[in-house]
Amino acid sequence: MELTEQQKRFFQTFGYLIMPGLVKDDIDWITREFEGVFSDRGVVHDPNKRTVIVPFIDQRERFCTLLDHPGIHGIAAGLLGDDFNYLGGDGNYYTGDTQWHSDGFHKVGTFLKIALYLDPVTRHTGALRVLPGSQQVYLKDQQWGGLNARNATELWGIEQRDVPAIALESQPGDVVAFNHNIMHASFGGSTRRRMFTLNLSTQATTPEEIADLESFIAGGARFWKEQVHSDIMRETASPERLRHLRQPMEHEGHLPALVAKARAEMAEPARG
Ligand SMILES: O=C(O)CCC(=O)C(=O)O
Repeated sequence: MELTEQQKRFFQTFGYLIMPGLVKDDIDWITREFEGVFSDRGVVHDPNKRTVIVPFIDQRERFCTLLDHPGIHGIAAGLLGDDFNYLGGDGNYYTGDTQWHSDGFHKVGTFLKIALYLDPVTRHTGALRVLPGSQQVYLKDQQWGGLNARNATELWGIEQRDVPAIALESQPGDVVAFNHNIMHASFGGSTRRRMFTLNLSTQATTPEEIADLESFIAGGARFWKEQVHSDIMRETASPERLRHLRQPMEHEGHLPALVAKARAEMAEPARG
């Protein structure tokens, strides 16, 4: 699957892309793998708090092949280049609202999240909402107020759920992709919202990009993981998949020390 030039331009401009039905032929096995990761570990979701496993598709051999899926690979290669990096991802049972935030903010390179919601989600039942265009670096440099949407009540006298935004409503089999910098949130979802993600980035080349990649990888220490990917992901990789694992593998050497520190300071791994 190849993205059109218009789809790439749309992503560059607005910071997200929705691909209806992209994996609809595969949604049954994808859903089984999702459930399997939690049941393999005996994890039972507590509806009072988010349950998260990191890295996620990495946990089962078949699930790892999602990275090789022509649709998923096509989005990643189309938006990030053929030599994109795979940086893990999370699998979640979300509970309730997610406040406005961005997933960090990168001034160099492009970091992409591909998300699959396994239940139908609408604007008012937990669909991802985004502020289109809010990923643009110049908005950060100019301290655009929308980047503080979490303070909607104080700033604008409205609830966070009333911040003007696009809702990326989706059905199982649809795929949502968004720039990590984009402001996003979700409102009105159930206490058992099934969703998982893949994190990806452009291949880092400049010293600034490499430092930024290492800093992103360091962020994984809060999940108490000493590697970006699982051994299964690496050991079952084709040469093409390995191409997307290599650079993160070469830049994860700082993780074990950071994980040791996190274990000493945190009662349990982070939940998000
Ligand atoms: O679906 C949600 O509640 C939020 C998802 C999100 O914030 C994320 O994946 O970064």
